[in-house]
Amino acid sequence: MFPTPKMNRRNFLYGAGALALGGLAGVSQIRASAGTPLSLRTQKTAYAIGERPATEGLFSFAENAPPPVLRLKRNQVARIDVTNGLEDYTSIHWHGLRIANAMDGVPYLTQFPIASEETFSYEFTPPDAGTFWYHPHCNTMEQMAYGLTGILIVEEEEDPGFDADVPINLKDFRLDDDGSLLPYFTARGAARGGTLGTARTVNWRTAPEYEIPSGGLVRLRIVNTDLTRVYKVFLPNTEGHIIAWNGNPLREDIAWPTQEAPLWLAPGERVDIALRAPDVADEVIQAQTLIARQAQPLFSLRTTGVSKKRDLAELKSLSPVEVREPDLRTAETKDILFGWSPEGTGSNNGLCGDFGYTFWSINRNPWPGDAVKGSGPVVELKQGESYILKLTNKSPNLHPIHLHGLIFRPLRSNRRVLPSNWTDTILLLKDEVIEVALFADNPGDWAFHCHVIEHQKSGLSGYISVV
Ligand SMILES: [Cu+2]
Repeated sequence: MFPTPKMNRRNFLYGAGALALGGLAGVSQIRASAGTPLSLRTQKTAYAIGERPATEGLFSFAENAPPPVLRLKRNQVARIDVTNGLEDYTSIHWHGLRIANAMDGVPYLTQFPIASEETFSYEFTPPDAGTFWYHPHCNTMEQMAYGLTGILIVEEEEDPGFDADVPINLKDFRLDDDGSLLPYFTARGAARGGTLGTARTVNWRTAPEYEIPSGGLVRLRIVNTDLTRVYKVFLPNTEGHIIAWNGNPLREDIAWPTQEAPLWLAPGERVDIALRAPDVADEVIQAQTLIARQAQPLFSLRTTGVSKKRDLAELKSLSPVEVREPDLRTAETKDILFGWSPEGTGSNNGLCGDFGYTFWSINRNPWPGDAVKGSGPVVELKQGESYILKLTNKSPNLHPIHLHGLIFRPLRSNRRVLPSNWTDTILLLKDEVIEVALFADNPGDWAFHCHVIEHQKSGLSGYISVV
């Protein structure tokens, strides 16, 4: 039986003792540990996106501000009490963290949904340092669309030596010019590539500028928390390199992105970049993305102060992920197909919302719904064994496939050369087949779904059991 939420009628933003770390231009950063539990409250928020009047009816974990950046320490127990200040049910998932199944935040699979004004205490020990994020997994479409997506940083035990750390939360909102909310999904989008937002934001702002120390070493943590958009990121005329992908330090190098070959960052994905800032003050580095093949600004970094005269070679390298290497000689291969389904009437998600449509399937089964008992796993894996998952996209649309609780690494693709770096999310291109390897070390029922949320909520969802 999974843990159930408790009633709690206290109204607060952060728990006593939670450390406010100061802002990054409007985004607070707070630290949690077992000694200083953190309290998050889902709540309605008004916020002006871009030049529009304030939008009423957005959701956040902070009062009239974007969700805070959470900071945890690797291998230290953290407790986060989530109180649901919304009318509808919720649950919170910690994307990319390899923690105990009961703390994974998936409704019906790992916990009962959190009712209005109830509190659920999440307690876990993050085993990996890196860049992760958090978001609801119940009424996911509406709650993420309206703003409930935040960055979660697990700090290294030994500081790598950066002068600045800049979390970047990429997310679109679907707003009209007057700031009013547009429908958060469309059946047309759900059946195809997904519905794009109309207001592109970085930390809920339009093309913000952040100050960085001249000549300093800067860690950029770019997180795509959007429901649909694949960003194609590059930083022209900048000295730097990629140090981690989807939370994990690299096993194999990823080429520095350019306008011709930008870094594709799909929904759910993250990249950590080490930059060396120019020596002169008031120099500007601009991060850009391609939209319809045109370069568009994402955010800028402006140098300030006297040069710190740092060198990228001074950074301590990140310690490799502690995960057992899969044994490819004994690994059993499991075939998993992602494709359309005959259009159906939707799924039974119980208290967690559904569209009333089914368009997608895994292994030809559209997900019957979070609340359907006995629907069975996509595949069952034995704890302590190695596996190859052969992921086949039988559709022309892009699907960033996310597995909870475990990490895997790509072995090969029929379409491109993929560096074999550990990840929790992998983007499947049109008609692509990617084989990934994993060692099944974390027992439980682990959600396994597309991170284009309209696909997830119209059938492209399931779970993998490790028993
Ligand atoms: Cu998809």
